[in-house]
Amino acid sequence: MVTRTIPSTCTECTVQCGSLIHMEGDQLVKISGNRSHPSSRGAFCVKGMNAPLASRTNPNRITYPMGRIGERGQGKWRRLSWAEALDQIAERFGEIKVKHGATAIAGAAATFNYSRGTAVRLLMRSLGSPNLLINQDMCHGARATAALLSGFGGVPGNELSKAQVILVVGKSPSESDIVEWTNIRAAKSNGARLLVIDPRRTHLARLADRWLAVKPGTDAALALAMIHVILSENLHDRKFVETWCTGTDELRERARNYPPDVAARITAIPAEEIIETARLFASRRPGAMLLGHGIDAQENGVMTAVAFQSLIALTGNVDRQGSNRFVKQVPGFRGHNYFCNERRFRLPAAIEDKIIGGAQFPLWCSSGTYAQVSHNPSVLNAIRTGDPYPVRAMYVSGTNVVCTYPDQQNTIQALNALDTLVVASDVMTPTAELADFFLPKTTALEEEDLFMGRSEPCITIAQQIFPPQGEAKTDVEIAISLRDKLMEHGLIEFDVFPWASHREFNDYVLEDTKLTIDDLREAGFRSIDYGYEDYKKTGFRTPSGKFEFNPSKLKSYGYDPLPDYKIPSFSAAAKEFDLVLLTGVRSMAYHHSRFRDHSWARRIKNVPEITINPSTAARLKISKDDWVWVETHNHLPRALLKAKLSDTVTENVVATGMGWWYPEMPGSSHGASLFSVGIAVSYGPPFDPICGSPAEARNTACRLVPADRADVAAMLEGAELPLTD
Ligand SMILES: Nc1nc2c(c(=O)[nH]1)N[C@H]1C(S)=C(S)[C@@H](COP(=O)(O)OP(=O)(O)OC[C@H]3O[C@@H](n4cnc5c(=O)[nH]c(N)nc54)[C@H](O)[C@@H]3O)O[C@H]1N2
Ligand SMILES: Nc1nc2c(c(=O)[nH]1)N[C@H]1C(S)=C(S)[C@@H](COP(=O)(O)OP(=O)(O)OC[C@H]3O[C@@H](n4cnc5c(=O)[nH]c(N)nc54)[C@H](O)[C@@H]3O)O[C@H]1N2
Ligand code: SF4
Ligand SMILES: [Mo]
Repeated sequence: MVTRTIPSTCTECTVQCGSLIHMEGDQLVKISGNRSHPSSRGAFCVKGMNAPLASRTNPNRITYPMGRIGERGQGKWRRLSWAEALDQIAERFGEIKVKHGATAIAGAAATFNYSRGTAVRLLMRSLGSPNLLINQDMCHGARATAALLSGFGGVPGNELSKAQVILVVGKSPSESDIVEWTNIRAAKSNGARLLVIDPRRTHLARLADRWLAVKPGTDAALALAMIHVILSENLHDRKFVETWCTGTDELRERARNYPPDVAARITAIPAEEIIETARLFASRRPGAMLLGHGIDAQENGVMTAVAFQSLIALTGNVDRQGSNRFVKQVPGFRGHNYFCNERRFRLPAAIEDKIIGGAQFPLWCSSGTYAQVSHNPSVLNAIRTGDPYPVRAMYVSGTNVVCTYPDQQNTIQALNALDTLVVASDVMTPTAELADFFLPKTTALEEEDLFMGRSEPCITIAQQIFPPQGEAKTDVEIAISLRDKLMEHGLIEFDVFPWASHREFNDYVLEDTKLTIDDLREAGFRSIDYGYEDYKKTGFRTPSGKFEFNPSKLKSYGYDPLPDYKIPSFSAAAKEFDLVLLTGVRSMAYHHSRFRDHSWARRIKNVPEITINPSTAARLKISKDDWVWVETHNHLPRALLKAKLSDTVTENVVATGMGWWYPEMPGSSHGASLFSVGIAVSYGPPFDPICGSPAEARNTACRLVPADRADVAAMLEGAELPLTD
């Protein structure tokens, strides 16, 4: 019988749904969605219901520090006390700092979001290192950079449900965002028109009034053609554009290069479809737009996003009811951006300027940019070559880079080339296998964290339900312990991580909001009042104070300031690589490489699939459930995936997920070097010239080669996955 219900926030993915934790005494009975939560309004998914408890009680969980005793990756460890581990790490970091300087120590976190990202960033800054690797080069980075340049990249949040037309580009919320998915369905039943641009016929595409099966990597031409139609037919919101936008004439000129018939040849979308889609998006109000992953991590990702953001501005769908919103700040709330940018937590400019990648990608790495982080592939290169300077140690927390960075062999080589690798995790991932020190981390139900609501302005709390298992600590606590020990060793140079406990950090996050943790614990969140058309009070965050169709900041850095189409580099692949590989298709059961040893998740999906059009499969003599090698034109090792035949992809496209590994499989990669598609895709170059994203990590040219059944049977040894379903 449930005796207590605790309102909290799910932290198993970036959607951050409001949750209810139902307890019987001190036992967790179940987790469900919180209907009164303003952001998610009851939406919830199978991960949120199962993963928190399964992670806490995972039999594979490691809850004490360990030090490596064998060769890297040999799996031989010695249990250490925290004091021993911290002492040894401080000693190693000290040697490296004395020999190469603090910049030779880098941090890696999944995002700069949450307390986790801030803890790793500020720990590095305390040592005097500006080098931090996060995953946003593959994830939202291009879109966010574009928004900083043009002045607006707001998302609709729950306004989606009120929109009359919704354009979704490269996003599949039925798998990736349960709140957006719920809102879109609500809008549809209220009569909204849904327009979807995606090479795959996703669930969303099936719901759409128009599905545009764009040729991968060509979205910029499509957006420019839509801009051309809207401007030449005078369908734009003239009042908004004249008052609030700059560069309209220049944009009109650029878009003239992409009349629908030209764009049709580039994108494989008939001209008539392009025209009708543009008309529909411009003629119904309010309109909302969702830009997703599908346009990130491309060679032209930032300018593709600028082009679509221009469509939002042209139609005046800016911070109005039912359209894309300005970010509504909760006054006084100190989120990750605050810790990233606030002077008190920054390093002297001379040190910040040393960030790896800053010279090549100033709009990604330097101060004033979206995330102020290093350029990941350049750091991996610096580890191997010492160019531009040596990087000899890494502290990796909350990210499984061997499974999730492209070009897995390169990542493994770089990690193996380090003098010291410290990995904080809850389980022995393929990344942790290569560590010198393993530090045990708490899981969701053992952490208290604070965030801004994702879909509705509010502060929302993830409550700590249980004490940490064993000796596990939160990221903030690990950073505090490391800081204290490094301080004893005289290694802390900058006082940018001043807290004595995780609770003290959380109190600091709230200090200026006039709220306390206790205020939030009762309901699990605190809403704020907000209005629309904020730009009338604040203007846009650009030098002109307006939305810039031709961002002046780009001009000042020597870039072409107007969006343009660039032929994807993989189009030049040798002709035997005649298929376009899409990676990163989400599965409801997994968050990237996580939950791979949770039985609830493995029951939902147990094999790494590749979706192939039936006629392509017939041409290649591939049958359903055959195992196939995926070989990209980038000359990297191949990945082994299982054929799923479906006409949800066109004949020249194949699509797969990412991040597969089987914890029960032997070897340090636990199968990731076979099944994780990251083994086969490149981490660049080429890069997006503005944000440094790898051009061919998500999509590239490939071919499929049927695998020998007997070979596959041998390779699957140890994996609890069947040869056939
Ligand atoms: N269940 C689950 N949910 C997740 C995650 C997870 O791992 N599991 N991860 C979370 C994270 S970190 C992220 S970043 C988000 C990502 O989530 P979203 O931004 O919603 O993106 P995806 O769902 O990956 O969908 C990307 C779509 O882009 C399409 N696409 C590929 N190439 C192109 C192209 O060239 N042009 C266009 N127009 N489309 C293209 C693909 O077919 C795919 O349908 O999901 C989050 N939610
Ligand atoms: N080829 C290809 N590669 C991709 C992508 C793609 O589409 N295609 N997508 C990219 C994207 S969008 C992203 S975001 C990255 C994801 O890359 P990662 O962030 O590396 O992915 P995860 O597997 O979610 O997280 C890995 C580890 O983080 C730790 N961790 C995660 N959450 C928690 C937590 O709540 N508490 C604690 N204590 N630890 C935690 C665990 O140790 C876990 O094993 O991958 C990117 N890689
Ligand atoms: S979508 Fe699922 S995993 Fe993500 S926050 Fe919501 S319930 Fe949690
Ligand atoms: Mo992501």
